[in-house]
Amino acid sequence: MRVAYYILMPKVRFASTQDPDLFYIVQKRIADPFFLVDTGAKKYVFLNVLEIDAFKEHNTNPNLEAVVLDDLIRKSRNLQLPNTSPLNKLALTLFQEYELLHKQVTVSKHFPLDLADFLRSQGANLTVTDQFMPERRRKTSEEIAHIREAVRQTYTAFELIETVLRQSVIKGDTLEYEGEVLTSEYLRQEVELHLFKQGLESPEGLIISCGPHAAMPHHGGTGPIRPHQTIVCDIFPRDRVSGYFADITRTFVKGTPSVKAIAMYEAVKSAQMEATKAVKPGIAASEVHAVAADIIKAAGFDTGDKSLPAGRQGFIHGLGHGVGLEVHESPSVSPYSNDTLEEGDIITVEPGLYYPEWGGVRLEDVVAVTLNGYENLTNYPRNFIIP
Ligand SMILES: [Mn+2]
Repeated sequence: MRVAYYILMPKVRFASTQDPDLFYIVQKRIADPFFLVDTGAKKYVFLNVLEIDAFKEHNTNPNLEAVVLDDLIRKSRNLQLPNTSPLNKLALTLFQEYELLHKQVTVSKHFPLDLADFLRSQGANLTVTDQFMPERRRKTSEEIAHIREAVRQTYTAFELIETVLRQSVIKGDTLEYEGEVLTSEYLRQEVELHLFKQGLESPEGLIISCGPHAAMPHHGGTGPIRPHQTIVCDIFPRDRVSGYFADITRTFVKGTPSVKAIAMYEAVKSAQMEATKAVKPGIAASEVHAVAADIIKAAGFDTGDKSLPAGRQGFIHGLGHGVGLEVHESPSVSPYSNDTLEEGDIITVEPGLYYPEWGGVRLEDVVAVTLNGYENLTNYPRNFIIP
């Protein structure tokens, strides 16, 4: 009896589908926050008149039921609680009607604090969980197909970048493309427009950076693209229909790279290849990171650990991360990760090297953990030098 109680511990959420857990459940964009109650056996979403009919037309999940909010709202107005917001009253009514008060209820760490404070003051027993929908980590074949498709479409953005670089002409320390100075901003906009037409969007932006900017892993890039310097292109768009992300990075040089940049590129490339080969179910994610770090260290570069004062140069980030409805999600592939890779995980493998004086190099593929090992979902060439 006790066991069953814990298995059926209800979960409550209040968010819009900007929240990937809620999008995962309702499979439709809903802009305003709404309540979700998951009893374990069944999920209920509470929607107002603006949403409910469109949702019902769309929903095919028999375990997901939409409840119109009107009755609850009417009841909540009768609560004799002065100085309490309509939303708090509605939440309390919902907890009363669905017998959630005094029961242990799981909420996510994103549950609004004011709502939690109020519900607790009324007797609610809320427990916060870091993993509200842990099942989201292990991808189904349908989800893998969505990611594969987003990855495939992302290749075309790299084809566009390579074409622009190839057609650019070196003029001193700038590149001229169609009579204008080629900039990070221009290339980013062209890529965004292109991806949009392919059915993708870049809600988290994208990176096309060169020179010292490329040595800062998350610098988006500004100003002219320079010849003979590394250009880090990290593109992580989302399919506008499925909601799944791709995440690919390639590094290019227009012109002649320095000897140092070539050595960095070779080290990162072999780190990526060997770390990818190490991917399999049951391996500690930190161990996959270590495969890459060992190769980079053996090539004479820093790995951002103890040896460095601030750990600001060398291989200074984790090898990768899960990809799905979020561009960065579980599992984490870093030296500090406690995660073990499992079949159905989709991760990035993205070693990088960063030195302010030499620039940055990063290569990133999306890799699926399969029953027997891995499948690299990314099959895009690694062209370094663009003539
Ligand atoms: Mn990434």
